[in-house]
Amino acid sequence: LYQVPRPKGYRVSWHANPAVEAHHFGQSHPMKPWRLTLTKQLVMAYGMHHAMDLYLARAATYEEMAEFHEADYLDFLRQVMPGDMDRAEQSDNVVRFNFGDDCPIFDGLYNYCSLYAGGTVDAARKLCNDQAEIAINWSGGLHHAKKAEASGFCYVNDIVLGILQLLRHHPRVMYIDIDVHHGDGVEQAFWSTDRVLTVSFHKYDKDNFFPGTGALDDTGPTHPLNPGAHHSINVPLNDGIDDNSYEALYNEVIGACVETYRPGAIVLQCGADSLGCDRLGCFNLNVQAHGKCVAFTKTFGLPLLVVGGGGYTPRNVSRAWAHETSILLEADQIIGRDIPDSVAFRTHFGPDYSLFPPLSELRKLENKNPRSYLAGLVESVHEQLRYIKG
Ligand code: ZLM
Ligand code: CA
Ligand code: ZN
Repeated sequence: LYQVPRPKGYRVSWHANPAVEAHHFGQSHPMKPWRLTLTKQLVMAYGMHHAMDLYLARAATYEEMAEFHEADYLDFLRQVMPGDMDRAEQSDNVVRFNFGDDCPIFDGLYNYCSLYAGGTVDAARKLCNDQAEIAINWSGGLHHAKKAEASGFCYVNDIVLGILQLLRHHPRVMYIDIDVHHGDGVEQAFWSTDRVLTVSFHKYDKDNFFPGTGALDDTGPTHPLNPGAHHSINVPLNDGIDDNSYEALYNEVIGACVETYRPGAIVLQCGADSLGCDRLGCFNLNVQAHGKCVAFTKTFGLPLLVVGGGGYTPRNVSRAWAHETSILLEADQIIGRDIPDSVAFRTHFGPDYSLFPPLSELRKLENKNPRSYLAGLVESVHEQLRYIKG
């Protein structure tokens, strides 16, 4: 019934490994890898798999992950077992590497991490080898992981690994992060270089929202000898931002950044916890508005690496990422808005059975981002861009 044609003039590659989806963070942990199963079911029911090159992601090797992560940390990650959380001889490392409720030690943890990281490294290499213009890994986007520390449901920073690959071919790479949380791990990894410009939009409340960094004036260490000074752009937001405000803000900020910095490639983290009705998020975006960020980013015609990230209401995460896949294929008009009859787990998408439920109306949220506040953010980004040359 549905078969999406290949887009004209460019290639899209899809990187995934179904083994990722089988991992469990534990009872009632908000991160649910099976949201990826739901996403893939939608993508296939719409026939979008015919329009892309599909690759089974391989596991990133230890050496590939060691391009960013410390050996001590990877060694620990490789050998821990469920139960080590309570084992005395492991407790120093559990604390040192920040394992706990947010970052539990579950069955197959190393396998899970190396597979999602392998997908992003593969995707970046496809772009570098001119085998694709757009590469997608919805299982990646785990932006909080540090060199030697797990953080916020993230263990291996696949985004950093992907950007390191792109830097082999491109003098400048721009990173954009629309997850509701601050992309602190990626920002920190490239703090001392002017070859990566990071831009994160996020809820910011220093003491009450994770990770508590990403204030407007956190622009990278401003030591006069640090080439990376000013190359972290942060767009801190309050609860309830709506479609129109976010879209206008995104287009102004990203438009100005691309124009000034002139990157050779873009990495876009599409965390879906910025949607309305997210279990952890506090923004009020509908699926269409989230998708417009992807559509706008695509208009620059630059090599584009697209990854997932947060997103804690699986039915909406899968709607957003399926819709965004269709945008990347220029097929959003073709597939329409109805959830196909053939989709597995169709009951998850009731009662409306639409890709675009009225998320912004389902949970009443006041927009605590007045126009004057948003105008100030844009003004401040323009000021910061005066320090940056492409
Ligand atoms: N406690 N279980 C976003 C990462 C957000 C830090 C407060 C842990 C949770 C959360 C875990 C079942 C991305 C914090 C939270 C409870 C210290 C966060 C396990 C509920 C549960 O029910 C839960 C036992 C858990 C964790 C809620 N954690 C909500 N928010 C954040 C991390 C990751 O979307 O950006 C990218 C993938 N952590 O607020 C605490 C301060 C630990
Ligand atoms: Ca963000
Ligand atoms: Zn998040």
